[in-house]
Amino acid sequence: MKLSPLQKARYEYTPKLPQMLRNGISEISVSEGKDTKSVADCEKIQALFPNTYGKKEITFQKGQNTSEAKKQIVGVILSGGQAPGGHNVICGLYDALKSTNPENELFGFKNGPSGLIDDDFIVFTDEYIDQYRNTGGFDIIGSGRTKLETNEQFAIVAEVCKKHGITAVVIIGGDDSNTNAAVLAEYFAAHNTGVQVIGCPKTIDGDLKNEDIECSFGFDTATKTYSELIGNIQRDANSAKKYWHFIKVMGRSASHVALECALETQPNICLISEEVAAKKMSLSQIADYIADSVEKRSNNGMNFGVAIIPEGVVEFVPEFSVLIAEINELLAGKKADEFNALPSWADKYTFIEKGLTKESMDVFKILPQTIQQQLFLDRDPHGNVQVSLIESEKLFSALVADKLAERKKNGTFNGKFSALHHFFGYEGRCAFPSNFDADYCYSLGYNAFMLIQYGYNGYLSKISNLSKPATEWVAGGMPITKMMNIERRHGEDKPVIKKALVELDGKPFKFFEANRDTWAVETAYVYPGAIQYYGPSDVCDLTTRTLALEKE
Ligand code: FBP
Repeated sequence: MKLSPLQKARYEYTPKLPQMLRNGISEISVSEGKDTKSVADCEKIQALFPNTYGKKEITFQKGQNTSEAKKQIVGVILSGGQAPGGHNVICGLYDALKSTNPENELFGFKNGPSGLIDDDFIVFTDEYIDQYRNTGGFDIIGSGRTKLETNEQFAIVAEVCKKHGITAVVIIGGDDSNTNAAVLAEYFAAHNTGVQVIGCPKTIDGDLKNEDIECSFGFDTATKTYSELIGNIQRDANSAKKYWHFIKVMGRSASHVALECALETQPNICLISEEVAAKKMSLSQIADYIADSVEKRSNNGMNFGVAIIPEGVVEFVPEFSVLIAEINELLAGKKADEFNALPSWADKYTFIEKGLTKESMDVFKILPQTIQQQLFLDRDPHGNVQVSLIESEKLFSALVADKLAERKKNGTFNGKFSALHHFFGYEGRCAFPSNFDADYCYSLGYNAFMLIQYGYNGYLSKISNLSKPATEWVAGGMPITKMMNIERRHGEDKPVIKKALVELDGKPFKFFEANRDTWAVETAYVYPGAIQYYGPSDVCDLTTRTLALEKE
């Protein structure tokens, strides 16, 4: 394999551990804190997790290691979308496991949770692991989105673990995967398998966080990568002075990524889906809001700008959600065949007009035709609209163009509006992890092994105090059940880890809110530049603005 100079250099990087994990395995002791209870629905969660509920929060500290000296065979999986630093979680886990006992073994189950079911794995060696240190991607073992959630699957996993003598499974994933980790942990405990389960908080979306988990890994690197690109585009916009750039950024439903990028780069516009929902904004109101910025800037001679659009925003627009629900209903079952058999788009349009309510038809009518067609043609296997495929950056620029055309007629807008579109998502998910993510992930993995070694089950590896230098980070673990509540999912009450949306009364949003009107009119762009891996700490070890503001 040909290596880039940076890849070679990153192999040599030594990730920073929290002080309490730095003294060598023999000097890591455990301190148990208080019993825990779930954030809501305590009785229901306790009833569902009789063996793993209410356990104590724990912190590691310097002291005599008193853990049991048994041979450990650990299985690890990567679950869901890629996030920078996943390789380092595995490296940290491997290093802790081997330093504790060279006879210990680490199995990497391939391609996500399905690897555990299919018994498809590799056994890690120094040589293999060393090729992945401090690198981005999940290609070390691959990832997948199969959900591990049924008793039949758990029974197969238990058999696989028994066959290989596996003592613990580490699940590196987001809120759903860690919810399933908690259910698996309960299953193992209830069936006296003796196998432990530990989770690690991953997702670039940043929506797995709560009072215990300060941030999920990958968010730091992904947002820095997008912010670099947005900053570059802003500089181009400010140089050429002729385009408005509409930039969609990943993040599925929560807007943490968009908000962080806005805090980093100070664009003219950034939509926050959670605010759109709270204010029940319509597509037309959003378009007017953006058009106001275009108009004001144009009046000041600036026919250029940058707008950040969070990936999931359309689902937060109430009238759009109703439209989607009606379309799903309109094409349910056999009706889809009838629709598909219609020869032309004009025939299809008549069918749609007859089937939608007047309110939804009013929304449908204002959409650009490409989006209208997308809603009806690109369906998921259940026949539902694939909201994630909607090109919302194009949708909003088209709606803004319509608004400006109206304003031109009324004589209120005399400028130019020329839009370009971008979508940043996959560009950031496998970037070389920033020093923060490289350190955080290695610590999460190392710490996960300490939790295993001390016999904990159903815990999330927890590294906190993250806005401080790594030496001051605190390592420990929290029962996953503490983060759970009951939510309605697919028509059923389910115990789940609460997804963290952007809090409109939180400090990061408040800061944005206090400044955005200025940014909308002035050119207050910030150019963060590329992630720096070597150089002064205040350039290389920066955390996100979100984390810094939250911990202020
Ligand atoms: P996870 O929640 O699994 O970390 O994935 C997040 C994400 O990157 C979203 O931002 C995005 O909407 C989605 O994955 C894309 O998924 P896919 O990789 O399947 O295209």
